[in-house]
Formats: sequence, structure tokens, C-alpha cells
Amino acid sequence: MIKLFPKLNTKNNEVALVENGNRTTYAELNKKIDEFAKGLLGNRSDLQEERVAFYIPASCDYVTTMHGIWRAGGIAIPLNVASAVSELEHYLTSAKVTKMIACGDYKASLSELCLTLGIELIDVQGILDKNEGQNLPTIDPSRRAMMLFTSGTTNKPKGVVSSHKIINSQITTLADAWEWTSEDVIPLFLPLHHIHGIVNILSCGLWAGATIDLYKSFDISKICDSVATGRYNLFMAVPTIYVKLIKYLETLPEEKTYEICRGFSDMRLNISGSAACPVKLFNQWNELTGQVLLERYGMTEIGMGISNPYHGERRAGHVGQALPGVTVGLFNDKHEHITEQNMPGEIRIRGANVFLEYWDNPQATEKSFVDGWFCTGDVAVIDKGYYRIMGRSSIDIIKSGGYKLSALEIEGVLLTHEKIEEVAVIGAPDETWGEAVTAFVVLRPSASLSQENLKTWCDGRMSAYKIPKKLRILDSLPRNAMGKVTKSDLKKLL
Ligand code: MLC
Ligand code: AMP
Repeated sequence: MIKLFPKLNTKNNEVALVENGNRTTYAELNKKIDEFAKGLLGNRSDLQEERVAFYIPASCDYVTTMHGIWRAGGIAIPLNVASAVSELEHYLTSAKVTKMIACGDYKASLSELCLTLGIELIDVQGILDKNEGQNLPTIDPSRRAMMLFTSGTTNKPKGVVSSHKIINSQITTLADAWEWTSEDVIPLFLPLHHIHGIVNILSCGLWAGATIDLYKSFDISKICDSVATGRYNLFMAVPTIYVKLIKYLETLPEEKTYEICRGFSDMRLNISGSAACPVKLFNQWNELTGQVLLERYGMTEIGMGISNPYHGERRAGHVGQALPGVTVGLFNDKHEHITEQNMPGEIRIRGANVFLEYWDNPQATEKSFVDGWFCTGDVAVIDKGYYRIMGRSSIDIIKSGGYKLSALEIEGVLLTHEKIEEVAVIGAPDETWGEAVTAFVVLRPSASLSQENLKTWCDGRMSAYKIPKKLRILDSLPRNAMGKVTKSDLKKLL
């Protein structure tokens, strides 16, 4: 049943968002969103699923825009504010975006691209100024609400479309499972173009009437200073962030480390997800803070699917059990359901949490479902009743710092380098990043290339987190009898 979403919690006088020390209450936020939605509509009564992109870092403006688009009947497309122009061009053209919302320098940086693509570029204040007090439409929950771009086994990211009803299901499942309340206070520093930041933290928090401190990036010292004051009772991050926190704490004087650790230890819950949390990290965090990390498993296409329990055993190296309302199955290559313990199979998911479609790509949508199950491409076993992730079925998907990257997309860009004849990209195991993007390259005759030169060349051609961290130059790439590059052989060279 749809309770509130996308309406916000009505704890009107409570603080919803804190941005650079500025507080916005639920009442103020609701009012601003309504005004924004009306301004966006102009003389129309409903945006009718028009695609509206926005290029705004974590802020009150971001939330106003996202919810304003929803209230006006549009599809909200939050974009990575660190995208390269070629990436943006792909998002905007493939989603057939009609309006782009950005502010300040971000707006200026988009003007040329939007002009070329014929997209109206507007800022938040400009839209608020257009509000003429008209009525807002009634939005059926089955309508499309959001499109998030995700990398896959093809070279260009696909738009994952979810309806209001689907997002509602993703939120309520987590709000119940992790017992969100209006007393919760959480820092939000994850990027706001992915489900972890958008649904697990921002949307669940606003749903529950909690307070969310917004950070434009992972500002480790600022965040830790606030943790030390005991302000937060919830913390959600990717494993790389816990690694970075541990390294940071090692550099501080003992007293400061103690205060920060106490801040973490007093919280009601610390969650890790978006990539595998190594057992070593789970134990280190526990020794340092006393917190038993709750690891969960999710994906852009499904929200969260599997979780260790809020109450009960949280087992290191395991992601727990299916969340309420989510059906999880493991399947072998013949699409047979595996029920035995410790037999690996692909994780497949059913439930109200599963996305609607890949935008404008019915073939990809159809291919990703078998008998109504969404095929995640992740392989797991059931071990004493808990799921344990073994890895992914495709070597071409890399997870670095919680970001899902397509090796093929990175290869496609590197191949446009004048000195590169051939390239194969894989993820190398890495203690901080989980996997580090590694490029094996064959150069053109008498060409030379250093890691530093490659990095400079990649700047502006791809988001910084996709840029290879390691470069290996080979005389030739290993191939099988069919002439196909064997990436598994490259792994042996690491
Ligand atoms: C930054 N860099 C990365 C990187 N992030 N390189 C590889 N992988 C990454 N993920 C680069 C920077 O460009 C910089 O390059 C160098 O690493 C160090 O930067 P930094 O400033 O120290 O990094 P930082 O800004 O602190 O970023 C680290 C991070 C960030 C962990 C905070 O990567 C991040 O926010 N990750 C979370 C992504 C996320 O939310 N994923 C969820 C997807 S949803 P140089 O060379 O200039 O030094 C999903 C579903 C689910 O997965 O289950 O949740
Ligand atoms: P994304 O498409 O960015 O939403 O990333 C989803 C992918 O992240 C999943 O398909 C998994 O491969 C990975 N993932 C998420 N949570 C975990 C976890 N707890 N352990 C291992 N992998 C995870």
C-alpha cells in the first residue's frame, strides 16, 4: 500500500536536512518542493513522464528538484556531477532528456552541451520564480519515477527505470528491516546518482522523518568531527569508506581517535554494502568501534535484496537472508533452482522491489529476466542459512570503491588513444578499492606510454573513478583458439 511516498514525512517542525550548518524543516522542504513542482509545470497540468535530468550535488536543492520532478509527474534523472562530457551526452541523448536543472558553476559547465543537444537548461531559483500557484497532478503509483544509469556487460550504461510504487517498496522494506525512526540522524556523503545514497539513506531518512546531514563529498575529517560529537546514530557506507576511516584514525592522536571511535560505538547501527566487505575489515571495525557491521546486498535494478538482520546474528563474509517482500533464488546454468547448501548459483530476484525496465531497451530488459526472475549476474551459495556472495559471472564488471564499472566501456575509451593498439581491462584485487581498474595495453609500434600520461589523457574523457589505477604494457594479449582475449589469463599476470 502506498502510504506517503513521494510525499515527505509530515513531522513539520523537525529538521529534515542540514547543509553547511543550515537547517531545513520538513514543512519548509515540503513547501519548497510544491513551489518547484508548480514552477516546473508552468502552464501544463502534468509532465507526463517527461525526462528531467539534474546535475546538483547533495543539497536542499537536490532534494527539492528530485521530489519536485516527481510531484510534477516527470521522470527524475540524477546525474553524477563528476561526469565527463561524453558520458553526459550519452545519458542525455539516450534518455531523451528535455530539461536539465543545475546551479552556479555546474550550470555554466553544461551550457554548451545543452545548447548543442537542444535541452532547456534552468536553475532551481529560476523554476521557483515561475510558480504561479496552480494545482499539482495526482500521480498513479505505477507511473515511471526515476532513471539511474548503470554499467553492465555492454559498453554504454543503461537507464534503469523504477516506478513510484517500486521505490516505495524499496524504501518501506528497509525502513522496517533497519527500524528507521524520526529520532535517527545520519550523515550522507555518498554520491547521489546511485541507489545506495538515494534510496537507502536519503529516501529512507525522509520517509522516517529523520535528520540527514548532507556532505558534498566524503570529507573524512569533517564527518569524523561530527561523529565524535555523538550527533549520529546511524552510518551507512561502502567498504572502501570503512577502510579509509581505519587508515585515517591511525593518523590521529590517541585522544581524538578515542572520541571518534566512541561516536561510532554509540550508534545504533553501522551498515556496509555495494561491494563485498572482507572478513578482515568486518573484524577490524568491530575491534575499533565495537560495532558489528550489518552487511547487505543490493543492486540498482532491485534496491536491496538480501540483508543480515538488525536483531540476530550478523555473520562476517555473508550478506544474510532475503529481505521481507523480496524473493531470492539461486539458479544453475540450466535455470534449475538450487536449494542445496554450498552449491553456487546465480542470484535471481522477484518482488515489488524489482525495476520496471531498461529505458528504451526492450531487448536488454527481456534478456535480464528468466521466468519472471531478474538475473543479477552475481553468484552466491547458501551457507548455514545465509547467502555468501562468491563473485560475478562476468569478468567485465568491476566494482571499485562501490562503483560498478564496465570494463568494455573503459576499453572503448582507451582504444581511441592514438598510441594504443589493443587493450583489455580487468579489476585487480585491492585492499582499499575492492578492485582497482587495471589496463593491459598493446602499444602501436615504437610508441611509449606511462601511467601518469594515461591518467592525464583520461581526465575529462571518463569519470575519475573509472581511470585505470594500474597500467601493464604487453607485447600481445593472451587469446584462445577462437582469437578471443582471455581475461582470466590476464588475472594470472597480476
Ligand atoms: C575516487 N577515486 C576512485 C574511486 N573514487 N578510484 C577508483 N574507484 C573509486 N570508487 C579516485 C579519485 O578520483 C582520486 O584519484 C583517488 O581515487 C582518491 O580520491 P579520494 O578523494 O581519496 O577518494 P574519495 O573522494 O574519498 O572517494 C572514495 C569514495 C567514493 C569511496 C568516497 O569512491 C565513493 O563515494 N564511492 C561510493 C560509490 C557508491 O555510492 N556506490 C553505490 C552504488 S549502488 P586521483 O588519481 O586523482 O588521486 C550499489 C547498490 C548497492 O552498489 O548495493 O548499494
Ligand atoms: P550497482 O549496479 O552499482 O547497483 O551494483 C550492484 C552490484 O554491487 C551487485 O550486482 C553486486 O555485484 C555488488 N554488491 C552489492 N552489495 C554487495 C555485497 N554486500 N557484497 C558483494 N557484492 C555486492
